[in-house]
Amino acid sequence: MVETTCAIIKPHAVQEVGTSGAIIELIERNGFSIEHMKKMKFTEKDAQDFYAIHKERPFFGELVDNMIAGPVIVMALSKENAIQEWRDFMGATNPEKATVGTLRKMFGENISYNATHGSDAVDTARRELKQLFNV
Ligand code: 3AN
Repeated sequence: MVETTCAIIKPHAVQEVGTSGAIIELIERNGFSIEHMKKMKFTEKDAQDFYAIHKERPFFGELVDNMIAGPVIVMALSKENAIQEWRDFMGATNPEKATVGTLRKMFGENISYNATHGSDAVDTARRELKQLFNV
């Protein structure tokens, strides 16, 4: 089934010259269709809402701080099984454990600066895309 997932290039990756361009090229080469894309900056409140599911986690404050440190590039990506396909392409949350060829292996620095975000389920994708694109 063709799905749409929410992908984000995180601030530390956006600020590195050439990284977002490289990621976007790989997105296209791997068969994802970019339905929507914009560069924006999260407010603290919007980042807290976006990651609300993690609010009890010890890393929540750090996660929100990292996501508001600079602009992000947010995308709606469509493909057959896009949600799982994008998560597979991103690789493991911790770049040190990510497989060679995955985005987090290529562009992530550590678990806090892991380059990209991807929705983890259909309902999450729907909520995230609604928040970011109102679609
Ligand atoms: P994923 O993004 O791979 O679905 P989640 O949903 O468990 O991973 O975590 C959301 C984000 O929170 C991660 N992308 C990462 O930036 C951050 N994160 C997860 N675990 C940790 C951790 N142990 N320490 C610091 N940051 C973390």
